[in-house]
Amino acid sequence: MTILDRLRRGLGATRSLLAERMGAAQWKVSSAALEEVLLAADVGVEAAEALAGEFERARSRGEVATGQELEFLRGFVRRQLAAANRPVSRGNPHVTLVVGVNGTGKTTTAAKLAAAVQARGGVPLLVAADTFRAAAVEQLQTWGGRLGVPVISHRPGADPGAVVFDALQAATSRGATDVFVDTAGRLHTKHNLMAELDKVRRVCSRAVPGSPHEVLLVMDASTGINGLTQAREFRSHGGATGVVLTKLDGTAKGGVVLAVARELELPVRWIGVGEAADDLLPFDPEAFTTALLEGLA
Ligand SMILES: Nc1nc2c(ncn2[C@@H]2O[C@H](COP(=O)(O)OP(=O)(O)O)[C@@H](O)[C@H]2O)c(=O)[nH]1
Ligand SMILES: [Mg+2]
Repeated sequence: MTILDRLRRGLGATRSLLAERMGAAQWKVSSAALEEVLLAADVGVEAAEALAGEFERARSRGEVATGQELEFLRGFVRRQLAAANRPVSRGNPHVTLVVGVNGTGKTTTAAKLAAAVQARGGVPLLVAADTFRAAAVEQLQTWGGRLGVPVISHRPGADPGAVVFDALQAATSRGATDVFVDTAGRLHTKHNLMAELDKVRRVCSRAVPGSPHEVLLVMDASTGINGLTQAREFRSHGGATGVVLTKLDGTAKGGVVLAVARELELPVRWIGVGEAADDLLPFDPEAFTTALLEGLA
């Protein structure tokens, strides 16, 4: 199956919702109807208003030919998603922190990211910096065992900073190309835990200057735009540089990708479309837009 096919399947629920709502064709002549469709897919008020407004203006200027409405929509979505994208400079080793609230898919995503590095011939290392729960360390070790990726861990309750420091030393001596640090789930409102994240970042920069190269905020897509408030905190206080949107496979709220790009101004880097190791797809604005909107109306 091609990436596009997998994307289409992963976005199935969102596509169905859009197909149903857009089938009525009201949206082609009424910006209010278009806004309603977009809000139903959790695009967020800001992006929905902007898109509907732009559509209305373009239509009144005669720039949207009959039959070209969907094409206009696709162009807008593609531009919005591409605008938030920016290149990441690679480190050696490339250090990525995986952060977010509980249960969004951080541990699974860290493992999937390691699998992706393996698949392209790199040497990944996983770090169990969620020392808060014994089960979290075991979960990552299970993934490591399954993938054949080493996992650096300390005993439960250990200082996450110490685990990360050890891991980065190990990464250098083992010639790891990519290090993925799984962190404990934390609420953005818990200041001591956000401070702990700060400390982990400082430890990284001491052990590998310039790191962490990426701080990926893992968001559960089924939470939709309700996840934006926490995301803002992780951006301003947790140093998030990009987003992984998980569980897109189980939700019709795939439009949240647009809200992330527009309201958070954070690039979506990866999307999760299932629980298996290869159910993580690199985010590409062009492919995503095609998979979401192609052939809908
Ligand atoms: N369907 C689906 N399930 C996912 C995805 N990512 C993670 N999960 C599941 O979500 C649950 C929580 O994941 P976990 O990695 O433990 O979350 P954490 O608490 O943030 O570390 C697990 O059952 C995962 O298998 C995804 O993209 N799609
Ligand atoms: Mg976890």
